Amino acid sequence: EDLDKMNVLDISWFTQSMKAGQPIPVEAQHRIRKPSVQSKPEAGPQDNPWSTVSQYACQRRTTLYNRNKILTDALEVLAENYEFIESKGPCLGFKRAASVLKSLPVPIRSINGIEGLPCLGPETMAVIQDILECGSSSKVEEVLTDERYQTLKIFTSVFGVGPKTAEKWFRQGLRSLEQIVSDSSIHLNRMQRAGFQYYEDISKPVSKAEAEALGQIIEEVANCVNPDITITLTGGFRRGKEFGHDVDFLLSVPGPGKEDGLLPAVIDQFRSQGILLYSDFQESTFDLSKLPSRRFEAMDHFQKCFLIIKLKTEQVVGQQAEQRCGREWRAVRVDLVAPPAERYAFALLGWSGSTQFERDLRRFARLERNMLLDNHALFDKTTRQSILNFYVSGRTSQAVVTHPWGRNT
Ligand code: DCT
Ligand code: MG
Repeated sequence: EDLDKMNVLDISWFTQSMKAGQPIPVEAQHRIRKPSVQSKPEAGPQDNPWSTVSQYACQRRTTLYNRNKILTDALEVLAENYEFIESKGPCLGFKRAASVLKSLPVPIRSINGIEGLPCLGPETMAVIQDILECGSSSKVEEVLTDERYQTLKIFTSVFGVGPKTAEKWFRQGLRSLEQIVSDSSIHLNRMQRAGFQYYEDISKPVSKAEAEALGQIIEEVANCVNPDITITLTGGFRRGKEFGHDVDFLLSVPGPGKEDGLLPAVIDQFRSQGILLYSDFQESTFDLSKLPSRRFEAMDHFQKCFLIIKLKTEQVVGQQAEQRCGREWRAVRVDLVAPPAERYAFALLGWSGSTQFERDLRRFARLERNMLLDNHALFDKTTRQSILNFYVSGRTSQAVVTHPWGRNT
């Protein structure tokens, strides 16, 4: 449950088991191995405090307390700007750098203090230096005042609007959300219409109490559909975040194929209770022969739905009966995923996030373990075996199976 336990720097469990005379399990030996890439053998920890910081997010501390927020906010602005122009390389570079700084237990005070940290390229270093020396970065300020960046930021804040659509609207000379809704030549799809309709509510962060209230509602609704169902809160809230942009849940039923038809039935229940404001159901496209996927960003193939649910104020613990424009409810974005029972472990791992953690977990598996990991499976390229977890009655057991597609991977 504790993602921090995956941290390679935290070896207290290791020293404890040594004292207790316990053998070190094989996977633990992997965990204490120093990262093979970007570590500098000539510089020991005594010379450089950061020489043990891994280039992989999945081997770093995943704390929620960011001591370098000024720097990481700046780097994330640059990453977002590159995302808007669909320049993946630099975008990822700045995101990686921000992720490294977020993992540090201390605030960075001088440029010399970060020598030896992985993933900080010359552009990143220049931005950090500017901020440390002048309080701001001209490169970042330039982006923040750029009309294109400002406009795309506003447009992409609408549910259902990605960088491509935002760019198209910008090129048409549109600059505000008011202009979009009043322009009769613009065709909005169903998702975007819902995005505009509930814009104010779904732009507002969802609190942990609201996420828990939704968990209760979904639990009750799903239990009507199938009493064997397990609901797991995932995404940012599973990582302990206090706020999120949506609430993500995994729904699981023991037994092969038992998840079939699950989400449409749950959606129907929401509808009959009058709390369904929007739903986009995606049928499962899970096909064993196409696994594992080599694309990091590829959405998984599980049955899922993207919803907007009406959450009544009275259902949220500790929330005052505050009036929102004369109503006592708010709209919340909810994602539900229903993987087959035997894929539950991988789905849970993949949906726990963060995105950077997941990306690096897959990269680590591929480059350091010769394995392929995605939301469906872990495949060992050396032994050509797939590792499957069977989740039955709240217990997880593991089995290794030789996979037919081993030859082609
Ligand atoms: N995810 C991923 N790769 C992506 C998108 C998502 O691995 N390209 C995973 C990581 C998090 C999880 O899915 C849920 O996604 P979000 O809800 O977008 O992220 P979150 O961490 O829950 O953030 P927020 O708190 O803002 O909802
Ligand atoms: Mg989320």
